Amino acid sequence: QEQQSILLESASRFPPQKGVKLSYGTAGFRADASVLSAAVFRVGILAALRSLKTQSVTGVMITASHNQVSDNGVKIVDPSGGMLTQEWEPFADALVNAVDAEELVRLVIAFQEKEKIAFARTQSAEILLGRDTRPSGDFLLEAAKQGINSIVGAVASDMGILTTPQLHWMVQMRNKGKMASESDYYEQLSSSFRCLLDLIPKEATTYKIEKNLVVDGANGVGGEKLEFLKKSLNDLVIEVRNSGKKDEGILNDGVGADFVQKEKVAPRGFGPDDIGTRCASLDGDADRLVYFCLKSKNGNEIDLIDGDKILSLFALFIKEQLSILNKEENEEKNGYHVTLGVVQTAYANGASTDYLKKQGLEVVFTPTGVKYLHEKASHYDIGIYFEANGHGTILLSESFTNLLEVKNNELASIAKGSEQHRAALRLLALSKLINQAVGDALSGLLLVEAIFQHMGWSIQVWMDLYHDLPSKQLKVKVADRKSIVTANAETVVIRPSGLQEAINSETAKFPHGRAFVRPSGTEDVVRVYAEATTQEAADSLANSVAQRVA
Ligand code: 16G
Ligand code: ZN
Repeated sequence: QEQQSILLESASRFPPQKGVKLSYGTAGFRADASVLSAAVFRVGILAALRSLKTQSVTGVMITASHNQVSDNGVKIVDPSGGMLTQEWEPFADALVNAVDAEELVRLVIAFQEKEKIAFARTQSAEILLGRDTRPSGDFLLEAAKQGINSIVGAVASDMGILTTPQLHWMVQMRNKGKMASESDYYEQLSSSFRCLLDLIPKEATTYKIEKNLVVDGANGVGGEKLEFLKKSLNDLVIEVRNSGKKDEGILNDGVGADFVQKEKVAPRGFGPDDIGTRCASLDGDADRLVYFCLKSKNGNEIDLIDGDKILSLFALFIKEQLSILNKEENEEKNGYHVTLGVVQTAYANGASTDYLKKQGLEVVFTPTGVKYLHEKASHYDIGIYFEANGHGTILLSESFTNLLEVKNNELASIAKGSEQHRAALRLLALSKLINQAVGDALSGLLLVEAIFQHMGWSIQVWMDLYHDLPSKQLKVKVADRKSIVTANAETVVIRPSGLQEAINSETAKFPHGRAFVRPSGTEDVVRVYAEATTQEAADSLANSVAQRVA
């Protein structure tokens, strides 16, 4: 009763915008920031309910990632540190689209009964709040706080301006009972990075590693945080551009990983002077990372190193460590077989998939969206997942990490300092460096740099692992994008009938042609992807498929 009146009173202060219908989508609710207050308030309520239900810490992140600066968005971090459980998404939609405070209260009470969630002053739910650097973040954060405070027994902890992966990491660490402050995050990253560098094989490398790296911070939170993190890194000189400082430019405007990956050009602030330098780009909330290299003297053309190629680098390194570790081991005797899996989506360049399979790796596919890839990767002892757009990470199962700890202790007493021991130590350091809650551009960047120094590679060697097939992406506006239904990890269309046959017949016209279509989860469009052996062929295939969709 007390709960109902508190809720009713506060909800009436956040009336929803008329005519705006939102959907939780692949990555939470996103829209123009001016229409989001009510949605964020309600997501605050939901995050509190999730925390009460699970008796664990949850999170609310306010960001619209790579979208333009006037947009914003909100998503919930589940107790595991990952995305909100899919079972609760329909409720998120219902709650956010409730027409008034009365309907909202009815929905909350009904859901609370269904999920058997108790409200009581003595209950304690804690919700960590984070936001990116968008100017609208301030007032939206206030709306989230008020939503949380309207649930009896829930408390909001404002963690300030953070990258999305930092907040996910904090929630995960808190629920594991570990140190979880922002400075703990930096300490864990920089110490495990240092540890990997200390374990680099002594043999002289053929190539003298360029220790300078230039990073495009998308004029967002990632640039700001990297400026701070880099101070604790010896042996790596990072120059941050588009760091978000005043006058450096606008968030995501001609900068950032999404721009670089989609347009395949250098971001603002990069030019001919950077030819030959290793460059990287983060997206607006620093959960995506791509690398690139400028190509031409008179333009902004680049060689792109996307998520697929970052994944390949990680996979090679891990495979090498596992084989060192297993060298003198008899798996049978040991009774433990390590499963290593690679997870991609249909957007992965066909050349990358071929390459990975040729390395003897197991490659599986899921639909687009972090929640699908992450789930699939968690089935392996070591699961590596990446989207071509640069979002990805590595998951190490608890049993495998425990096994590593045991092995490390064993080897420390019988073969301290051996290559085998060092391989165990490297994998342990990797498990601490990589953010196992979600893809993290800062942690990913440090792992790339550590592996780079380990391998003694030039950027050219990395680029030449395999060569991307030319590809083309298009968007098509349709009346109802949900009328397109796909299966097999979005590689085939099952509705409307006839469309897949049409795509097949277009694709058959091109050698090594591949094409698929899917409704976007974040924009009101259908996306078309095509690849073929030449750019002209890929463009032409994409165009003809787009015509069949329209
Ligand atoms: C979101 C997803 C990303 C996906 C993208 C696809 C999360 C956290 N992010 O940004 O993984 O690649 O959507 O967008 O899941 P689309 O559906 O508009 O193509
Ligand atoms: Zn992002």
